[in-house]
Amino acid sequence: METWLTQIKEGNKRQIARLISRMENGDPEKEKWLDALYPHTGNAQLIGVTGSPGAGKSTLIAALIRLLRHMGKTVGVLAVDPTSPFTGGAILGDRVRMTEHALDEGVFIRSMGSRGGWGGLAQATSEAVRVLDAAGYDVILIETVGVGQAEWDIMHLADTVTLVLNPTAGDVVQVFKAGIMEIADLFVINKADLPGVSRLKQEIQDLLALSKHDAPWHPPIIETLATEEKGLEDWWEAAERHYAHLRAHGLLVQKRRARIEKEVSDLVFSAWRERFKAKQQAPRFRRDIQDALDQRISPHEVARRWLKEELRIETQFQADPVDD
Ligand SMILES: Nc1nc2c(ncn2[C@@H]2O[C@H](COP(=O)(O)OP(=O)(O)OP(=O)(O)O)[C@@H](O)[C@H]2O)c(=O)[nH]1
Ligand SMILES: [Mg+2]
Repeated sequence: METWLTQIKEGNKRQIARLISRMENGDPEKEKWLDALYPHTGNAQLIGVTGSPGAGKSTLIAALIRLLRHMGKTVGVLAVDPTSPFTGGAILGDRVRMTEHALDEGVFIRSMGSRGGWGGLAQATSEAVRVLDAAGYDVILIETVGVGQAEWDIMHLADTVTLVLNPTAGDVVQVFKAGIMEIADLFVINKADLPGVSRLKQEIQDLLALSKHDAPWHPPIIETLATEEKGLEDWWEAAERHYAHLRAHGLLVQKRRARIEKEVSDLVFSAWRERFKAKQQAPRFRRDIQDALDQRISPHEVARRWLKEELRIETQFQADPVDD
């Protein structure tokens, strides 16, 4: 085994951090590393944690880490913040409760910023997950602020998705509209010390009744008070129960298959898009666009021409007259 891979498998934090950075930066060798890592992955339990800004996701994660460490489990954390151009642990690292864990050999914490590069943030996060998985972390937690497409994609990397809500926020309808309710396996009502818990619980139940009526898994609703580390055992117990449910029904394999399929098609599509973007600079492409603008040919004809000649895709189109 190559030295770098041995170091990753030994959980060498410096090597892990370096490898993730180099992948994030689109190092030309990254394909080689990912291929070599892949046989060593598939053992970690992946838990997504999403919810509105300030819902208490990081506080919950920090408290869960402590619980998991007591249980002897090692933990990797990826905090994804697409709005931040900075990476390298700034988001979580400056928080006292997280720095406590940063010195622990069994914990690795990392922020992922908008640098996603080729393939985007979801792809970069997926690669970072692979590194942590190969490094042997038992549980990998992925934190995102639940809004856009990137976060949606990132949550699909997780085996279990936790949606964190607050009694005061009134954002249930918002997350419902964004479709986040649909991918949540567990609901955590954090800040349970604040008023409105039972109302929120009812709202969630009502919306669940609308959206997941005949699903085999009924997402539990857990109450937590992250700042006082209350309710963490309930959260973990529910996550374990969901994981067991996935395994018992063959759903874990099904999820992983879907994830691989999506990853492969995303990789192919983005490479294709890049290739076509490069072609769009060609004078001939500019001329075709001008011809379409002047109505000498239709945009569809231009597309067919480029599909066929440049991307080698034959369309079904037959050039017969319309009134034939
Ligand atoms: N009252 C109360 N406050 C809490 C609780 N959990 C977290 N907070 C506070 O809520 C604020 C936000 O907590 P974070 O853990 O940073 O929230 P977050 O969801 O990670 O925030 P972003 O990453 O910025 O989206 C902090 O001031 C926490 O101390 C709780 O259970 N009760
Ligand atoms: Mg946070």
